[in-house]
Amino acid sequence: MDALIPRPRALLAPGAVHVPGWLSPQRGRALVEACRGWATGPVPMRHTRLPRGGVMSVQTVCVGWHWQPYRYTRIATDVNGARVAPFPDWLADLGRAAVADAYEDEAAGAAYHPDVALINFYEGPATMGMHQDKDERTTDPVVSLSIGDRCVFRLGNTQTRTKPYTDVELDSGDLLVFGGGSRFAYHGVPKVHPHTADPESGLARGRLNLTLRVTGLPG
Ligand SMILES: O=C(O)CCC(=O)C(=O)O
Repeated sequence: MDALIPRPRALLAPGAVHVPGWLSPQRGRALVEACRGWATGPVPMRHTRLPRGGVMSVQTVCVGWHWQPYRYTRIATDVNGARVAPFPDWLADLGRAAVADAYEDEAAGAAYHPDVALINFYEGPATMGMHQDKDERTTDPVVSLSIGDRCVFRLGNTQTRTKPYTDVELDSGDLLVFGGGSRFAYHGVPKVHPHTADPESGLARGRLNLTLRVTGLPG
């Protein structure tokens, strides 16, 4: 067996920190289990329809707030009219720990109060085009957790969908936090490497990504 080479923590751009292997396999499996539950409802995981008629190749389920292009609501009027699942305290705690560890700043972690998670499942040829996360009313960082198949994550600039960008491989258990100067950077997932997931991750196939965010919305 090849020796495992530890991957170093890396500052990808101002405010964008990659922490490889941040989630323990046990915690990753617990997250997968929670996501399996949310995927069944009250608002089931689905391919989001875009206003111009396209359909996203990833499947998405939300917690806390329901995202539909390009706003957050509590009721999933575009899916089944159900109220979105509540955002659990343990997930907010996980987000705070992620920010504290990525920024090596306990105060930044303590000040982080995520109220929404977008959970994307990549299967087969699913990818995500370059976009900005800008439906939130705050500038708090986005916490991204990856489980399952390895992917190429593209972190771009705040001006255009095109170069300059940095490609980084996100593996199962990796944490990426993007805030500060990178909070509104275009980003996407141009490639997922199929069948690279370790069964220990809890996912037999595909890639799961959770992004935690602070909407700044009332109530
Ligand atoms: O899957 C990823 O790593 C990125 C997800 C993403 O960009 C998003 O949910 O806005």
